[in-house]
Amino acid sequence: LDLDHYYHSYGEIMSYLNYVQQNANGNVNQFVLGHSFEGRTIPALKISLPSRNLKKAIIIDGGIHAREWISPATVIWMLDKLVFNPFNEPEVTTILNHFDFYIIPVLNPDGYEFSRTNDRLWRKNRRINKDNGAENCIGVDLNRNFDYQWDPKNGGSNNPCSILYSGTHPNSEPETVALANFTHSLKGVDNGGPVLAYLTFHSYGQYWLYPWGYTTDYPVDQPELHHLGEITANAIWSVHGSRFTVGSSTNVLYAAAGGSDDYAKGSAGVKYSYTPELRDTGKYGFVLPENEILPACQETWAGVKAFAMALANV
Ligand code: 0X9
Ligand code: ZN
Repeated sequence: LDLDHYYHSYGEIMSYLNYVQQNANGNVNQFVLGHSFEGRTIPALKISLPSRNLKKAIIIDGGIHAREWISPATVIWMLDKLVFNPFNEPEVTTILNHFDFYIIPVLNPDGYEFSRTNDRLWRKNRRINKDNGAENCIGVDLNRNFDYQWDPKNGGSNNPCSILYSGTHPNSEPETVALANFTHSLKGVDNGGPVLAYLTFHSYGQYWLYPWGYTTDYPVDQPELHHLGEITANAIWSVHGSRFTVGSSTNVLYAAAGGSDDYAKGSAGVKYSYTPELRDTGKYGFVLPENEILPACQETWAGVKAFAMALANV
């Protein structure tokens, strides 16, 4: 699979994940996170080097929003580098000695496929909104559906026809439940839980966002979140000169309640929760051309490496 130059179908991604599992010397375990509304498998991979001490975990997901194709593309590209280390980067070994990774490349496979075959700018999942008598309006915005400060009137919508539809209630969507239950299941009792970081990749705008997304208030540890965000943004900049803005979602973008980032931090106890918004800043927007996949992946990978290295020294 050419990860550098092409966006791939859900089917191609599934077979690539099988390939990774089979060629990773036992350090990769594939599992089913859950199933989508239309019944597709939501795949997940755990990358874990054998070790006697319990490692903290980093969860990475992509493809919550269907049309943001650079997100799954980048997550898969980074997965490949973490597992096979094709450039022999010493940081990869260091990072894997400190952390287990849980990678979910396509959380919304139904929406992703629909955006490939029917409507390039589809954003939501593919729920048939029968409960609200709106059978003609399809889909819930998964990033408004998480069960922390859920509020359709705060950056979401009660209208099933809206692109920002929050759902009838929090966790109404199988994709939301799959991610939320998994993240919550890793929550520990001591020092904030074994999941140290959560990165949910979106596009576009070139931001490295941290909570909260539901209020202009900052979390108490905002200075730490900001500091690590700046380390990441500097590393990104050093590759191709792309500028990423670091800040809290509500303050640098807009208020939007029910996001997975707020859920991870607010409910599942994940300290370092971020929503990176990848390339670009609006020239192509969601329809980022394939010749920008490689540079986008390269810079994002530099950011994630710097982020994980900094976390390993915390
Ligand atoms: O609106 C969103 O869900 C994200 N932007 S996007 O253009 N990819 O749709 C930003 C989400 C930031 N986090 C929260 N508001 N919780
Ligand atoms: Zn998005």
